[in-house]
Amino acid sequence: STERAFVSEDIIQELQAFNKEDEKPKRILIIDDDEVLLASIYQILSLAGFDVEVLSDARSGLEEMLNKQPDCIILDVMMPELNGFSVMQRIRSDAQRQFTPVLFLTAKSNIEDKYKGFQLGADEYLTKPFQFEELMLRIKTLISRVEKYRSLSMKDSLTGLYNRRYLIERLQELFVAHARKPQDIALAIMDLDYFKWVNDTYGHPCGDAVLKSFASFLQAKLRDSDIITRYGGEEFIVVMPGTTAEQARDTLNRVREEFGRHEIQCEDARIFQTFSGGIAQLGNEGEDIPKLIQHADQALYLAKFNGRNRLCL
Ligand code: GH3
Ligand code: MG
Ligand code: MG
Ligand code: MG
Repeated sequence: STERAFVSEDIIQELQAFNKEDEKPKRILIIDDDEVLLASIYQILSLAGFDVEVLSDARSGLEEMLNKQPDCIILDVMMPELNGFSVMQRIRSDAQRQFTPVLFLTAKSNIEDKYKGFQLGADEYLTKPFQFEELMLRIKTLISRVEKYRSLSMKDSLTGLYNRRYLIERLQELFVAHARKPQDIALAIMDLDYFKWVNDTYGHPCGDAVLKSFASFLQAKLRDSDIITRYGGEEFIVVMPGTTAEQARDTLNRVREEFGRHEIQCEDARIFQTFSGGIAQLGNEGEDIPKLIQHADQALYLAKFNGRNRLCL
């Protein structure tokens, strides 16, 4: 093959910067039976800062490699034991890996094979011989795009807060970590008081302004480690790792008092908004996510029932 082991310094630097954008570099899995090619791809992608995993025999170790959650998979077609199309099918059969970028890298250049690759869900189809520059630039584009969509799908467009999907993902991670090493984790549900009245009185755009103002207030007053989310219409959930329910209540009571004095301007109106909240603590109450949220919701009901503008455990 005529692959060049030399890659332009600019492109290497661009990819190194790309891999430093987050705490962890992007992880690439390469599945190919050609050990010589594997070695050179490994070398160059590692140089570009990627975290590279190689697999020369897809029969063994495929599941283990997929479980390491690669950000992109480079896949050969012709392999003696298990061909790349079967591996492709296996990858896409997992709902979790629907959006993992997969790039075929193969000597099979006829249109029937390309067609088959794309039908099975490939994102790219490069033929050997290829240029390392092109391979790396395509990987970068594929990973960036998935990351962009992923972050969009986790955020609420009105307030810019994370949404319910993000909350559930983070809670799952926290539950797993908690099982290994227990820590206090408080969860609070907050619901704006008589918010329907705000909409009816000042109009929906002013209701939106109140929601945005509340979101910014929470972001300004809570810790970076707190997970602040818009759970639904005018309901917000905050998860506070390393915090007991009592500590969360104290913190949120300060937020509640300050926010109650905070004037929100909208058109000619000056609006004051209160909220109620219910707080639960992982471990004490609720061994799973729905139970934990349910406990906080019951406490919220109590806060509403007892007159609103208050927090209950
Ligand atoms: P309570 O104190 O019992 O919570 O009373 P409430 O009026 O806040 O409760 P209710 O659930 O009756 O009303 C919630 C309102 O929130 C109704 C809905 O139209 C409004 N809402 C939900 N999402 C949005 C939004 O994105 N923008 C605006 N402006 N209003 C919203
Ligand atoms: Mg091969
Ligand atoms: Mg509500
Ligand atoms: Mg409400």
